[in-house]
Amino acid sequence: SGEEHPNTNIITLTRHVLSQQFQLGAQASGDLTLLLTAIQVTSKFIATNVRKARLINLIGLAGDTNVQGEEQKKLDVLSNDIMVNSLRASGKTAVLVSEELEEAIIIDEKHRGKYCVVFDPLDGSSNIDAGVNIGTIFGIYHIRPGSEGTIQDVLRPGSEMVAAGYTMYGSSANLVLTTGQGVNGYTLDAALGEFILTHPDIRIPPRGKIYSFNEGNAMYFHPPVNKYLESIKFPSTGKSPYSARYIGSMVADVHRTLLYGGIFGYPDDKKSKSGKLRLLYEAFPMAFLTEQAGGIATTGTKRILDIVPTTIHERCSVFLGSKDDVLDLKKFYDQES
Ligand code: AHM
Ligand code: MG
Repeated sequence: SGEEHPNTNIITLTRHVLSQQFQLGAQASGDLTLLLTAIQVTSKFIATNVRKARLINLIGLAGDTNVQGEEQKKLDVLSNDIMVNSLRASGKTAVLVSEELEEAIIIDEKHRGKYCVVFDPLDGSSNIDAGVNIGTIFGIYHIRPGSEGTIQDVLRPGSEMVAAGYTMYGSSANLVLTTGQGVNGYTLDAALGEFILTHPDIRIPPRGKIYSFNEGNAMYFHPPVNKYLESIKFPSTGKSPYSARYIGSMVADVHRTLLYGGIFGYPDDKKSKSGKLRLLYEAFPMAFLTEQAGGIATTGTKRILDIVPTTIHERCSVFLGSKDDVLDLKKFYDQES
């Protein structure tokens, strides 16, 4: 007929998560779905503010430094406030950990729920002024049985997270989520104000041809990392060398890695003894997504999701991506020991 009809059966994120929760049967109370609704709202709100940042003068410094001693951008502060307010008001949270706040927030009894959310409200902030993609990263734990919400509820291995994801603010806002049943990607339809399922069941290709490291740090890298990089830049005859892609925004670099394959790395090195990326709200959520998409996430010697955190802002070495690529890197670590 040639006539275009609108799709009358769009799958929104809420509909999709609800249907997944239904499949879990009686255990699912709908609370996680409601919590994810609150997170979606914050992502829409942050996306709107990122978009108009230039116009309303939000770019630049807020005049304060955060826990890691970095200067906070106005947009970081704003995004943090949006998330804390929304998550508390949802009534579904007990403990919140934000990259921007030194202490964990223990939610007051009146608003207290069963989930703990760890998040980096606006990651990749050094890219804001250049208009490069940035994102929000989050991980969700269920409080331990009998707990009323303490810091111990989030000092647990990443393998105990019940959901994790990120929203990337780019040419569109993309929310990528796992609730432990694979990985799905949703794109914000600005007119509808809804995240629509656009990337069902994301699977990382078993091997890629892209590497994503801040190679400017190579002089500090440990030998296994430099030997691995050498091996993909100067492969044995007949093979092509890998392409380099490094945005410097973890969300964007991981997003590309999930879709195209390859390896992303931010190793610990001679200068940064534990690396740069934060375990709770950067490494864990991305490792969870990577594994759920069929990839591997390791420190080089250890599965990231097995690490037991001792403090909320600790850092860890990160390599993640296509199975075969990460295994290749691991071989160089195995040779060391
Ligand atoms: P941030 O939380 O201060 O924004 O830092 C985290 C970011 C990640 O998004 C990215 O992977 C990494 O820092 C880039 O670091 P570098 O500039 O050292 O390459
Ligand atoms: Mg960050």
